[in-house]
Amino acid sequence: MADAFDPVPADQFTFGLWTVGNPGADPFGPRVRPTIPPTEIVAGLARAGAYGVNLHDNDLIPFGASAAERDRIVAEFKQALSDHGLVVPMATTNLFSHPVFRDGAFTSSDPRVRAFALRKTMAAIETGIELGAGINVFWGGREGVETDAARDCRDAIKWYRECLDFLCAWTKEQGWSQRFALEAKPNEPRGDIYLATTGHMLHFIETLEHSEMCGVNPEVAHENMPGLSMVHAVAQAMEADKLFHIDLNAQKIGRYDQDLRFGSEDVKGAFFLVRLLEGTGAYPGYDGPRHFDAHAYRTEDVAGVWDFARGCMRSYKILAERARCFDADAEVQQILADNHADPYGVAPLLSSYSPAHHQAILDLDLDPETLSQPGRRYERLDQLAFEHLLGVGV
Ligand code: GCO
Ligand code: MN
Ligand code: MN
Repeated sequence: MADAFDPVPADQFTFGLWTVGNPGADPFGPRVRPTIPPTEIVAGLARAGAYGVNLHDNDLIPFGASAAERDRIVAEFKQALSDHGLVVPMATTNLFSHPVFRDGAFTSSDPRVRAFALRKTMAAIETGIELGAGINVFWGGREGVETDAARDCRDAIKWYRECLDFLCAWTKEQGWSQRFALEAKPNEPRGDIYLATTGHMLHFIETLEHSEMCGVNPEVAHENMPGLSMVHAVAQAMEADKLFHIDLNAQKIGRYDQDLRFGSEDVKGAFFLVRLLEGTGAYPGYDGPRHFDAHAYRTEDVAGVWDFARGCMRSYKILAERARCFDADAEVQQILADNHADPYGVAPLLSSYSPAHHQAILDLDLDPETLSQPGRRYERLDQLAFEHLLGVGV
């Protein structure tokens, strides 16, 4: 039965072809589900209430397809998109499956492999543009090592930068206004992947020639695998105006990359993430597509895949609703206001250096004993978050 949490295109939910299309193979066993043709995925996502579909070049066009075959596949896919009213906001390049990339793509020690990776990426960007994608994600799955004897990490970073600078310059020369979103991951499939976290990426971006074109694509699972906070990674990206795209899913800390249904683990983390994206707290939210990079449990058949997809979207909307209630709660607002209060007008003195500010700070009556006294009431605040999250007293 339909309710307020049923997704509609205005929610801007997107899925990758590779997510709902995941056939359930893992390193220990083969696929358990049939291939769903891309045009059927489009139809299924439209039925489920999604807004768009994203893809790697090879999710749609097989590696090595002839130009004629490619054109036919792309035309058929475009037809399905227009038949079902779905858009393609993001396109990406598979630089990890083919054995040519077994020691990296943009960071391969072999310049011919790097050239091949560039060529493949340019073709993928062109396909994306043909499908209307304004964002290109770069996930360097094979950009790493098992042994640091292989190369100096500084060379890898330099080659990565050269490739991105090349692609930015080429894209600009074509007159396209693309946005590149770089996705970090600490490991898997490589022992160590370069630029392991969103924080690493944010710094790397500032070293690029066209840094204004580049932002990040943080993923819940990738920040949580090493036990980092996705909320802090996303907030830092938002503060820097660099949240260009997002990969929503769920993950238990310390495991392999699980790519679970959004909200299915660390519900409180998901709650604070959605609160951030929806902007129900302190700052404006994120206005880009809400993309799910997750897949159904291997236990599921195709019907279970659609349960999974609907679950991701409904959980997001339920969390958004809970976040709105939390931020509208007078007690929550009071605790936050009390903690942020500035009755002595101190904050402006800290906002910039000047000799007058310096002197005013020295003149302040700041007694550490007095300042240590008030409890912050975060126990109560967090309990309120928990109760709103579970719908108690609503
Ligand atoms: C992974 C990654 C990928 C990327 C995708 C888009 O760990 O496998 O998250 O799913 O997001 O390749 O570039
Ligand atoms: Mn992942
Ligand atoms: Mn991802």
